[in-house]
Amino acid sequence: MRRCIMPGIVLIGAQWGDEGKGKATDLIGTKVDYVARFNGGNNAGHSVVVGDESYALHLLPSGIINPNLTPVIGNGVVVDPEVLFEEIDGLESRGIDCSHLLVSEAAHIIAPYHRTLDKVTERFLGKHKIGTTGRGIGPAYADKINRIGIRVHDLFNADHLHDKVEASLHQKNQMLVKLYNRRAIDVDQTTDELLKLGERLKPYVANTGLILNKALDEGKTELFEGAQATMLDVDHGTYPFVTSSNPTAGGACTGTGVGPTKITRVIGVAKAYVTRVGEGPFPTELLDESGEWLRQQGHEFGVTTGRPRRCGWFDAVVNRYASQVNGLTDIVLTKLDVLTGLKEIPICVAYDVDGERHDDMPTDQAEFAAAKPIYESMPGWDEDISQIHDFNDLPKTCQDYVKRLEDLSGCRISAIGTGPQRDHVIQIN
Ligand code: 2SA
Ligand code: GDP
Ligand code: MG
Repeated sequence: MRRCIMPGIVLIGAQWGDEGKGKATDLIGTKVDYVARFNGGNNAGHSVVVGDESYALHLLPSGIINPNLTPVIGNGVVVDPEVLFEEIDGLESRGIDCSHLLVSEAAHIIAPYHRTLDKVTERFLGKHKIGTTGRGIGPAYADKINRIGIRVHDLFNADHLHDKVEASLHQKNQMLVKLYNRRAIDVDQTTDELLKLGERLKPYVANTGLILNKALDEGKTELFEGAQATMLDVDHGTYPFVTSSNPTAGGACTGTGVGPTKITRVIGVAKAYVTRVGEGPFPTELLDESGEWLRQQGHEFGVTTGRPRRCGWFDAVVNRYASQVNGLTDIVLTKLDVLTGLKEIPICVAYDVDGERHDDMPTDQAEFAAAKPIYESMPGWDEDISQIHDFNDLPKTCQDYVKRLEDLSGCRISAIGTGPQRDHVIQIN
């Protein structure tokens, strides 16, 4: 008889990203055998702090810092090989071994022309721009859906690759020349560059879907690490102000080739307040000194682009929605320490849309853009909580704040972040 073990854990962002997924992955990573990225590319920016060392990861899974597990880049990720090598070289120069990294042969490649198109498109969109990271993510996913993408295994056959590059550049070059008044991109040169990158990539390339499934059958545990977040999901987020992939839990299956019956736990990472970068609606955004206070206290600047993050109070409508869309089993609440020192802490419990109360996420984006937060307020605390490891040792008002967020989110909070370090955490059983 085959054993029926399903130790797949998904970890996703419950808000608009930068919730502290990197740190959460690193923590859980000590108990798993594989950590796999399943969506996005180097638009992600995950910070992991270990002792005095701080690592900013963009394309590599956060688990790479842990020598005891296998890091995987799944088929759902878009891979910029130049960025991947820069990141590998940077880590290896700091003594982190990356030789055990596995990259899916079916993952799509971000070619230099995708980066060009990302920037040119944003410029031409003007006031309608998305505020992308400019890393070529959208154009690479667009090619995937249009069936003119280049996949990792295409890099190993010169003739085949030339054909693919030609097909991909045919329409783009016409657009670049006629519409954007730019020079056409050379097919031969692009093919040669990609072939060279392929040579270096080859040792890492594998049938990762097969490897991950076999490992699960053997009783190994796997963590599927989401990049970006629920509200940036191309299907479930604040479209069109979203990224071009599925950062929600379902993306873990399509982006790795592991079936949903193998997933037993879905962890949502949420900040004790909310941030967003790029354009798009954000009901609890604070455009006053409170927002600036949160930005400074929480060091809210993008890991990838250094952009200042927009800041606002905790939005329980977003969290309830994230619990539902991802089927969350538990929430890791991060950055609770950042709120220390506030007299009162507002929580958005529902929205007012043109005089009507909405307890659930409006599906119409115009309604969401018009949503005004309905707040309730909780008393704050002044004590430093960064050294506390037992929930019951937190100040009473702090415990009440966490319990209220749990009630409003409709999902258990299983851990709390009290600072950036690995040991700044409270586990709740
Ligand atoms: P893109 O580049 O096509 O994915 O941009 C589309 C939208 O998705 C948002 N987005 C992000 N939001 C938060 N954090 C992200 N990553 C970096 C980080 C942010 C940085 O983790 O620190 O360094 O600026 C991320 N990546 C994409 C983006 O702002 C657009 O709204
Ligand atoms: P990710 O994209 O979700 O991985 O998050 P980022 O790494 O972009 O941003 C989260 C930031 O918060 C990083 O600088 C982390 O080191 C930091 N961080 C994570 N958890 C905590 C926490 O509980 N408290 C504090 N103060 N910082 C945290
Ligand atoms: Mg980030």
